[in-house]
Amino acid sequence: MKLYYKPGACSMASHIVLNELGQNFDLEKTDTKRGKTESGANFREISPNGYVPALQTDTGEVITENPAILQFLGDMAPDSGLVPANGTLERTRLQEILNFVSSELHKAYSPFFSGTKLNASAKELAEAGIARRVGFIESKLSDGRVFLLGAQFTVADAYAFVVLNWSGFIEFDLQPWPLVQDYVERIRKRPAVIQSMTAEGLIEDRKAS
Ligand SMILES: N[C@@H](CCC(=O)N[C@@H](CS)C(=O)NCC(=O)O)C(=O)O
Repeated sequence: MKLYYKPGACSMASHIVLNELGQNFDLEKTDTKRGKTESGANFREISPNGYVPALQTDTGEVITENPAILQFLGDMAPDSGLVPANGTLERTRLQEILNFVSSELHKAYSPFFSGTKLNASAKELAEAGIARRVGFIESKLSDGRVFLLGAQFTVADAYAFVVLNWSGFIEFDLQPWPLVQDYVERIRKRPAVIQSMTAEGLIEDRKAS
């Protein structure tokens, strides 16, 4: 199995889940701007929309789109708790929150990564959009739940963590949402998260020093 990724991008959610599962997998860094992978392959021939993540299975199938890849990975280990069983209301709840993370939260951060510097009013508008979605997560966590669906860490938490972690890169202060801040810091400490962030060069490899 191979994950095509870009350091720190949304593909890190799948990377985290692969590490949560203790799966053997290959990683291939991708330059989405040039449409080339690290080994020189034409990335558009692998992933027609040209964006990460793309997961190549051992049978050569390529799966794209975060919610699809994350559920595919979780279903590989039904006992892991990373996804609730198919056909249950809990699974629908997972899909509900994955769609929220994908189409609302993730896309609210997108203006900051468009490659064009935002002017003051565009920045204000984009920040208001992020604030609304982060506020929704704060309200979810307000009943004392540890993760988005309750006590169990799921693939949706891996994805939400990766997106919320971009706040630091764009200097969006999460302080008004203390439950979200704690949630992000709780997930940051997971061994699979540390392993993935280290492999993607986002944090220093402690073993190397
Ligand atoms: N709908 C896609 C969006 C994926 C996406 O936005 N990927 C970004 C990184 S977070 C990307 O590769 N952008 C580079 C580009 O579009 O050229 C999904 O959920 O997988």
